[in-house]
Amino acid sequence: MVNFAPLNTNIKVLGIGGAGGNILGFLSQSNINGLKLSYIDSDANNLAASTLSDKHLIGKNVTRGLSTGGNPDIGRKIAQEDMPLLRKLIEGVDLLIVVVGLGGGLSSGLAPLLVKEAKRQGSLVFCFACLPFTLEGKQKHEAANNALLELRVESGAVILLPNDLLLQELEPTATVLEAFQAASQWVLRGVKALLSVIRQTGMINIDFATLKNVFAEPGGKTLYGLGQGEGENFLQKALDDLSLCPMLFVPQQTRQAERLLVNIIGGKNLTLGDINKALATLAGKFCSKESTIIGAVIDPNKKDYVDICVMGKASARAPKKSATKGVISRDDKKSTPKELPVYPYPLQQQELNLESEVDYSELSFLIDHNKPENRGLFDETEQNLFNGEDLDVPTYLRRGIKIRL
Ligand SMILES: Nc1nc2c(ncn2[C@@H]2O[C@H](COP(=O)(O)OP(=O)(O)OP(=O)(O)O)[C@@H](O)[C@H]2O)c(=O)[nH]1
Ligand SMILES: [Mg+2]
Repeated sequence: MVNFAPLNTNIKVLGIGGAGGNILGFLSQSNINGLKLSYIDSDANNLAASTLSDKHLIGKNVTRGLSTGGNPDIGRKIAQEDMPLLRKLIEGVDLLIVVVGLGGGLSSGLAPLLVKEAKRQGSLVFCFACLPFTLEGKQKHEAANNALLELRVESGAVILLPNDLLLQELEPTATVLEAFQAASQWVLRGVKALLSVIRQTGMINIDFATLKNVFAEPGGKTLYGLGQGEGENFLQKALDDLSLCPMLFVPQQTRQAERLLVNIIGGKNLTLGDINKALATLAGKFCSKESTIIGAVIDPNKKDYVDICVMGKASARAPKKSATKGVISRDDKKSTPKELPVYPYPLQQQELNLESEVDYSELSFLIDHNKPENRGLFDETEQNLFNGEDLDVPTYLRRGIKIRL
């Protein structure tokens, strides 16, 4: 039986600015039981076009119903002026899920101040942050990068959705709107996964307290991946799907969490062996400390089906300058899955120390606009040209192919 725990955790999704409003509009169509959606914007036209019921015009005295024109300073000013309203919107919220498009002036300026306030009042904050397309230019990227650095300091988790990567997932003829749609779908899946971690009770339980424990300490990068498999070889399909999840798109050295939280929703024929295999693979790939918290729920209405969500905080002790810094590589040979036991809940309660060695070069994988191409580790060496292509640039960047993380 899939049981839903009582809704004793107050959860709110807050969309900020144009991207936040669009994505929340998409979320609202799936009528997720008991989920509160609020949308704030300084752009009166965006608000008027939105079908969301809980929407608020902010910055009336600053922009008079217009956008910030891409200026994060104006976004910050709006946050300061409208802090009483913002405080009201997040009051008493246990889990605040912020949805933003970084690079926009409102989101980049306001979101870090809002998240700081939420943290101060005791909320756990998860941010789903879309990153601008490379072609949107240096200024947007700088604004996004700066905001991201600030957001990381204050949030429990920041999950990135680079718009470039989402476009890459689609057909070459895909439009920007289709990439936006893909981002919305990922946020929907991400939010649903988070809710199922907190609300569903099953064979092995994870609850909000566990989630808070893993993510309470702000700072550091977030590991977040989703995978789904159905039919024949459903488990392998889900693991393959997970390794293509764009939300896992973080530099190699940060794909090692000290504590890994794995939530599995399976059909009625999911076996303990399946769970064990999934855990062993994921722990081998993503966990530096063999410290895995597992939640498992059986959905009796499904068969040959599994939905896996993996999340964690990057290891503070990850090497700062690994051989793969700045370069997205395929599966690391050294991290071959090892057989690990299924750990009972609750597991080792280690304190995470994320202050000291965290590498904040969040967008190191994005194009550096000062250079012809981002060459990662090979920045200091001569270009290795073949048929006009720099072979030191990851193939996925040169050819636009999907990467398996
Ligand atoms: N995935 C996704 N990204 C979007 C969407 N709309 C905009 N973006 C991205 O988000 C970035 C920020 O845009 P907005 O959200 O419109 O900016 P804002 O926060 O409203 O700030 P200003 O309009 O500058 O005041 C853009 O540069 C786009 O890359 C959307 O609907 N979906
Ligand atoms: Mg806007």
